[in-house]
Amino acid sequence: MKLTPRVAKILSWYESDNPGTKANLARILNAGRLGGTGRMVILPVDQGFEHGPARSFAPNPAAYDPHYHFELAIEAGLNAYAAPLGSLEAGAATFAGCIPTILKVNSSNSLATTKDQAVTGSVSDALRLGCSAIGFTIYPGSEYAFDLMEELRDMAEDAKAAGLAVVVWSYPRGPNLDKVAETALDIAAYAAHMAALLGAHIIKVKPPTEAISLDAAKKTYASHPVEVGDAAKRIAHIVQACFNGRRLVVFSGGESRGADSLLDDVRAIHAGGGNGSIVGRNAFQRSKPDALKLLSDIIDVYLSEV
Ligand code: FBP
Repeated sequence: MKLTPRVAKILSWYESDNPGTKANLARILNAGRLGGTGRMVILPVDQGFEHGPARSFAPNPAAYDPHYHFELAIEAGLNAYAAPLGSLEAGAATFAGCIPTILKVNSSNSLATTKDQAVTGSVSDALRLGCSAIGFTIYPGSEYAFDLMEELRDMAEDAKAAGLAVVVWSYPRGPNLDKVAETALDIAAYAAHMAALLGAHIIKVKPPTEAISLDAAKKTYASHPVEVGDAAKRIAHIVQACFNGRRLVVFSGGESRGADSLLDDVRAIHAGGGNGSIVGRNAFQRSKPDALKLLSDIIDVYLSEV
């Protein structure tokens, strides 16, 4: 397959990567209905770990079956499916080669008392399962942030040497961050930037709010304001923080909510130059026909003219 000019341009931004990693990034960028556009929609299903099985799957019991998520991602024409080891193993043979996969190699859970993640998969697992990338969560702001960053540093080095891409979920959390701070614009930009500095190929953050939270940053944002009331401008600021667009950045969907509200976010991501969405609960907690309709509407937004 010939690369589109857009995908070739994106790959040129990853100047140090070997052909294996570039081929895996291209696999993700070329898959599904958004293939070749530089935009992506990814299905992440690690909520069973993060929130527990019933909170995740009771709204749509078909989603207890790991095969369901592969099928949903494939039928919706998504770019990739991201999940922890056990879920990818459970569909590995049936779906080999059907859709790019991202092995989520660390996980937290709601029974834990610390803002930390356990390493639950390896680069060799990702290679064995035919994955295109590893996915790793860091919690900037947590007491364990430095440990998580050092674990990521080791795993990213191995993943890149093996020709895999690295996707970093960068979620600010910890004792100094209240709920407002976790998604404040300045802190979301800071978290995205640290993921870029840690060598992520694809960065995943939550859509930022209007808040500016870090006292040390308020003066700078006052003298160099971002139009915080405009959601697309907030996204554009996150893109700036991702090496001025030289690193791919996607935004999460959050808890299940109405399609209109989610599509408003998607329109802002598209207009602000973000690279796409990583939508879990809003997809798999709906019935399959409703999820396919919503994912199709999201993709249509990313296919539209900005
Ligand atoms: P959602 O679209 O369901 O929000 O999924 C994105 C995600 O990052 C998951 O990968 C992860 O399990 C979850 O969000 C974490 O959610 P929370 O912020 O509630 O811990």
